[in-house]
Amino acid sequence: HYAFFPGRPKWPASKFRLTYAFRPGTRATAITPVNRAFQTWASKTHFRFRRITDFRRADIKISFERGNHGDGFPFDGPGGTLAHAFAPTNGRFHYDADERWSVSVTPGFYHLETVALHEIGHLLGLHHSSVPGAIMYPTFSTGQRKGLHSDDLRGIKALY
Ligand code: TQI
Ligand code: CA
Ligand code: ZN
Ligand code: ZN
Repeated sequence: HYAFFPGRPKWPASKFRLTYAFRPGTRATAITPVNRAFQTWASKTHFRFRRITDFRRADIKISFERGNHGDGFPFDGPGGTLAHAFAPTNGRFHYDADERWSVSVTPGFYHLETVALHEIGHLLGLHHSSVPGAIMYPTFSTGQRKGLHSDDLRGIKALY
């Protein structure tokens, strides 16, 4: 089932309203699917997410990056790593700009919204799950869409 990062890092109880921002210049088409993923998490947990424009002030900072981009976890071009996000309360969420991304489910492309659901799980403190239907299960392919699973929600309830 669900798992947490070593030491169970989490957002403090006072911080259930989190802000997020896209790095200036992020392509507009990426914003709607990420917004939807935040709303999905908000509708099923005690967290609330609000998008702001000030990238530096946001709790969660979203950007498309390629190769070595300064956080010690370089992306690897097409294939391999698709995206990464860090444990609480770091807040960084990066997509690999060298992958093929789609807004709708499309063969050969990774679904932006599904990957956002997974990475937001990491941002909130979930590690990987052993339940195949869970969004935190560590297997995902192009042309695939997934939603939140009761295991993911049980994980958040157990952590907070
Ligand atoms: N990226 C890994 C992942 O998100 C890297 C990673 C980031 C990670 N934070 C982590 C790994 C914390 C462990 C713990 O899991 S990935 C999936 C999956 C990736 C993988 O590119 O391999 C998804 C990105 F696991 F579901 F297949 C998105 Cl949905
Ligand atoms: Ca890659
Ligand atoms: Zn990064
Ligand atoms: Zn993961």
